[in-house]
Amino acid sequence: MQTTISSGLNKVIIGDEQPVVLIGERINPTGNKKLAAALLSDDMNIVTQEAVSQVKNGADILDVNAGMADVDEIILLPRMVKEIMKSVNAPLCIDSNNPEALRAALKVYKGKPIINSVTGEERSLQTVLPLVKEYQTAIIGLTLDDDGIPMDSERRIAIAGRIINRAEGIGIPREDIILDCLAMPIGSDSQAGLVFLNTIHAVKAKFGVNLTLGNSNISFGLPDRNAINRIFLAIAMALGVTCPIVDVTKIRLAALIADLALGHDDFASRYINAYRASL
Ligand code: THG
Repeated sequence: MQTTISSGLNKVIIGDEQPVVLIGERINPTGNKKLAAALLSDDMNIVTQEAVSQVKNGADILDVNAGMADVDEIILLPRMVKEIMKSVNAPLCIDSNNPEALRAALKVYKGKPIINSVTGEERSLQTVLPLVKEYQTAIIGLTLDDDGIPMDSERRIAIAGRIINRAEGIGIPREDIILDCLAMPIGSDSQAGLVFLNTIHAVKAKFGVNLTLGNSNISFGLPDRNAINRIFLAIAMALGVTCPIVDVTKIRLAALIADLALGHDDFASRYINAYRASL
């Protein structure tokens, strides 16, 4: 299954037969204190810097999140989107749980973005899916619902199925649905990694959809987070993750090596080029 994402000038194809597509995570005030401080003082320079540096380090798509206390996402998110479109050609993954902020960002975006995200919660399904349909975007579906995040794969798989049904029911093609089976910190629950991995394996087999992963979530609170993130990413890619959200400045080489191991890098040329560029 292939999902095509675009900016005004660039097209990215996500699929099982393709090299992994890396979504850069760093434009997110919750996970980037410097950015949070800059945004509060109305300074957009760091947004540009983070966009340029992530693309230089191999990001194919950029996640953009404006969610923080004391700011109006409906104003800030489209401003950030415009700022990023001026500085790089990478397509965007627009990250908000506020449908009005998503709409405001979609109004200024050029191309076909990913909306991050819809959940199995009734309110989310009813407000976000119509936007996906209207603007013909791709969508990330999170496997949680009105009862919260299930800690067993069976219920996560059931929610994945429900999100797909509801989306297809209003004419959103399955190709445009990307599932996120929710990687939670393994430092606070030793089974969180395994539940995620079992779920993606089953969701891929059952529905064939593209899969994302919030790679850095897994290592919260543990030492040497980058090492954990790299290994977890490789396992997740082996089980079907095709477009993880990552700190590309830290894990790109691991992603290339995993691609090489999975037969996605003919003549090892992408790996060799990246290695040479790193010398
Ligand atoms: N799934 C989907 N979207 C997501 C997530 C997900 N979006 C947000 C998040 N999870 C993924 N993004 C991040 C971004 C940063 C971090 C974790 C996840 C992070 N940052 C360091 C920290 O907070 O300690 C950075 C420190 C810094 O540079 O300031 O861990 O799961 N669909």
